[in-house]
Amino acid sequence: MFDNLSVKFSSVMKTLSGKGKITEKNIRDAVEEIKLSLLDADVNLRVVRRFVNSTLEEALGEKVLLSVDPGQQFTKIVYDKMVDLLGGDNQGLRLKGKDTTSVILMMGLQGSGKTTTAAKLALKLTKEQGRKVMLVAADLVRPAAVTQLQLLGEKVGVRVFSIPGEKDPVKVAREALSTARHELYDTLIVDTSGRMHLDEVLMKEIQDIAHAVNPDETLFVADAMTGQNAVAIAQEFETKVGISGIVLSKFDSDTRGGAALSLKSVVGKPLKFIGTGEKPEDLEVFHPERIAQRILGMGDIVSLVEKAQQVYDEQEAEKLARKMQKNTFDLQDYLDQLENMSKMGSVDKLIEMIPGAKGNIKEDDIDMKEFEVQKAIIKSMTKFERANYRIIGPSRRKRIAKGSGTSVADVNRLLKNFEKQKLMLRKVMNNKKLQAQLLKNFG
Ligand SMILES: Nc1nc2c(ncn2[C@@H]2O[C@H](COP(=O)(O)OP(=O)(O)OP(=O)(O)O)[C@@H](O)[C@H]2O)c(=O)[nH]1
Ligand SMILES: [Mg+2]
Repeated sequence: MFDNLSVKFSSVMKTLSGKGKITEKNIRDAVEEIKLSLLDADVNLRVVRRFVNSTLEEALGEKVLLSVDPGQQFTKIVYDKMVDLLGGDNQGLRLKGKDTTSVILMMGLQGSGKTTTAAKLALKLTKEQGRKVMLVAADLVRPAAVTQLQLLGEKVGVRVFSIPGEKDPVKVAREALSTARHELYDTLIVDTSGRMHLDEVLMKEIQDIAHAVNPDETLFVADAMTGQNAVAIAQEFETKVGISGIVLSKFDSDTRGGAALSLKSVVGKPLKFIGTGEKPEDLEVFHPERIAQRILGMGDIVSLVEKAQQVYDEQEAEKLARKMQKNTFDLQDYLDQLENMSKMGSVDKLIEMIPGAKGNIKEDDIDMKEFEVQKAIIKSMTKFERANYRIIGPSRRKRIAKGSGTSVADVNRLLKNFEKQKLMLRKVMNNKKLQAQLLKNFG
């Protein structure tokens, strides 16, 4: 998502950056380019107009034209407007304390991703906040809906409440809530059937469900692929039922992204989460700043570091930092790093988060196979060799190559690379400024 937009924005920003002086015409041209890219990305016309006008107004002020680095100043303005457009600070879910039962109601069109998102949320709240969650199967329209939720519940280890044979979802929701209260569940997530905003009977039904459980959060799940349509429909749900937040599912899909950029502005309700895949873990908190950075080609370092943190446990990271400082980083540490790298996931998702990398690094440039070869080689070394790479002479290299199914040339290359890394590390560690920056990046 946002691929095209990001490429275009980056190129507009590039033409302005580095210029010692920019003229009013430069700014007008740049804003015109931005306008076209937004329209091209299927962003709502009214939203584009508002965005463009306010950007222009601010950018034409003296602050930009007379500043030392006008390009950078302009980028900052566009960035701030983009963050605003996407919704400012994300407040997260507003749930009550764990001593009572909070209710999250899912709603949206058919196939938008409600059931999947319900399970993803259940996993997130259980794992990250230690909440005791119960899922409720209140979609009684689609025949397989209850089974689908039960399977998902099993997968994420969360209990699913259902009443076999019951036809009335309002009753299921109400009973679920009283069971949850009785059995001290602190969170209830109610999955409902897909419905069209034009279907009066079903819209009445969701109103009744909402009335019965009095939700703390009413989440509208919108499919990113539906584009502008999603925006109009979200607004209908907001008027008829009331929503507290939006989840944009299928963010990983190859769409232009206009819906994401228009939703907050038009509906006036915050985007709270994005679905980034089909698996239960693929739900991310929506961070306007990070998405704006991604669109402007500034990369998304924070997400990258967070991802890395999820993989490294803190102790391990500390140990590694100490080793780097003392320069006792050895081949075993290198192997651990390679393993972590594989755990961090697909290379293209990572590239997207590195500033300036998009368009400059292609997935093919980073060779996962090479990692595998390197791992195999180190695994064929003895513990002693891993800790003392200098002792690995010709005969050991031959043995290691044989053991790992590689060639002596491969082993040579790995050792050379490793030596280079060690040298580089030493340089970094001797450079106070670089060190400070590294520490800052990793909190
Ligand atoms: N790639 C991707 N697929 C998703 C995402 N969220 C949901 N899906 C897929 O979209 C399809 C529909 O998801 P459901 O969760 O069943 O949608 P629903 O809104 O509950 O559908 P109904 O109950 O029939 O209205 C499934 O195949 C999901 O795997 C996402 O974030 N990314
Ligand atoms: Mg469903």
